[in-house]
Amino acid sequence: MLKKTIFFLFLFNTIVPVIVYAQQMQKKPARELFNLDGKWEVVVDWYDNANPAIIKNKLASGKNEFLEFSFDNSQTLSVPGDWNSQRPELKYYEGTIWYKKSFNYNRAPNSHTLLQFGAVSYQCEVFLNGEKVGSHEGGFNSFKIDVSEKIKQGENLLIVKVNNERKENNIPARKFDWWNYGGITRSVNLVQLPSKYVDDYFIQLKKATLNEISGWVKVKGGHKEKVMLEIPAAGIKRNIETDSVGYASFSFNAKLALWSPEHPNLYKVRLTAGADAIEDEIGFRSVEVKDGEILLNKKPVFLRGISFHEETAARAGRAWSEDDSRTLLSQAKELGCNFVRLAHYPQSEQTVKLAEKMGLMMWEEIPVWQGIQFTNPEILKKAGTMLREMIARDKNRCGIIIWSISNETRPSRERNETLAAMAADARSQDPTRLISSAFDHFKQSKNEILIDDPLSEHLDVLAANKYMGWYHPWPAEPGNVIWKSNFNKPLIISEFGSEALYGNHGSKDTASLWTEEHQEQLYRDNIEMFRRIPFLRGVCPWILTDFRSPFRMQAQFQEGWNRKGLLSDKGFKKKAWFVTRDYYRQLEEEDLSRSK
Ligand code: GCB
Repeated sequence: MLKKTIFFLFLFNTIVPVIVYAQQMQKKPARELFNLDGKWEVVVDWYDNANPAIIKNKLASGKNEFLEFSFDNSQTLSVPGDWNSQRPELKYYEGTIWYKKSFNYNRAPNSHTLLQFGAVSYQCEVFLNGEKVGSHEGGFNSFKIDVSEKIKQGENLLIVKVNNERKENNIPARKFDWWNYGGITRSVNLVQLPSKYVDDYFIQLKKATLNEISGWVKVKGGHKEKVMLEIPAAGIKRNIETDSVGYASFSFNAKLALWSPEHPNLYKVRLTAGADAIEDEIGFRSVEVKDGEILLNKKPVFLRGISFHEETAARAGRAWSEDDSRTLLSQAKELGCNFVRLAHYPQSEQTVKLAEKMGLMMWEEIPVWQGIQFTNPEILKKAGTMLREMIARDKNRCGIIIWSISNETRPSRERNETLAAMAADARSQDPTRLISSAFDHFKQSKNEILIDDPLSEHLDVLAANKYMGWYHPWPAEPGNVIWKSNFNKPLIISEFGSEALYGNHGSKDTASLWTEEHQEQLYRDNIEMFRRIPFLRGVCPWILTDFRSPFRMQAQFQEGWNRKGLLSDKGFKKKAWFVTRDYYRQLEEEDLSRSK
């Protein structure tokens, strides 16, 4: 009997609370999501000539009226999705397309509604029920518009004008080495929230600690609000009170199973404020740079990386689905990577979330890519906004260890000052991660390559895009090339590589033959050089898969594809893939035996 009682007491004290807790965690979300993906009606506005009445979806009336631009009987495009790959005549289209979606909405009393776009490429204006509610520039960041005042109970009309013309004062500017996909390329959602809601939060380990959670929360529409922060699996339940504008910071000790590529532990985290509750999965890890090492959870780590664009072999366009993300990340894992460079722009939120679940560290960057006019204040403002938007979206993703602020920009006073200010701003937005920027300007004399870019002072990790044996002839035997740096900071080779057409075999000595053997040899040579760079802490070949690019119009081998992929445009492995995999296996073994 006593045994039975003890058993029931045990049951009541342990399992029952766990069940109650689990039920609390699973209760119906306070937020309602209405997904607007699917077919949208479109009007292709080749010469930007549409009648302004298009935003009201005006229909012709009477006997004499007719409309040349209207959604009446119009064609459709899928959202999410680029337009270039959906209709043959839009393959190279750069201009305006009007999108229309009608939907029924059930609006709860006293609720707020946010309209969220995952990404629209490149810029857009948004009209709800005939009135402009917002606009956005930049093809890769998510944005939200508060439409509480304009959304109606019942039938609503949403129209989005999207334009993807390349311009000198865009970011990226007029020329870039990837396809200029246009359209509503990621999901669109409406989120219904209570009148007071958790607007944003930042929950990570405090820099250089392994057991101190620190962060902040913002409650919209509230002042002196009570917020509950729960991390059940870590036994955490804390009450936090905001100040008069709804903001509170916090910091407390916690015993946590840390996130790492080998153990990608994530915790369910719940924030509750009044009627609102939001759940996330958050991992905890520390990343810092010390004595030339990159330290993950206080231990030196070598980044075995790969870069990819948001394109897969299976989809003839910009990747957007969960399957697409999984394909890219699984290919990186198969290569032996513990790190990916999301080139050259913030990729979808689902890619970032999946990467950290799969144990991949990430470098995320904004498309400040070559040719940016650093003398133009308008452009600099845009770059600053893009950086903030990127950090705002992914600041709680522990897999991201590096924010990169630019790629291959030429040193000049204006560029140095701007990027230094952006690095400082990134640090103020997020003091926990490392800041980098990919360089392609070095001092070279005979067989010596010197890193002397003055921006280095402002970065945590230095990154070099260096195409030895492809764009730059070898100044000496690969084993005799010497890298030096004016800065005691870790270096990542953030790009190297060469082009090869899959299945094209022959000489390993002649670049213009585009052979797999030439690419294979170039990888071997570069790896030999890497082994002799004393401050090298990561390698990131360019690139996982061949990708579409109007830069690459060589008729015989390229045909509109950048052929630097380790995988072909159909996903087949080139010889250099195996060289890289073997190199990464060796590095992993060396890492393992060091940590024993
Ligand atoms: C680079 C760029 C990258 C290009 C690559 C290439 O340096 O950063 O965007 O695609 O070279 O293939 O030339």
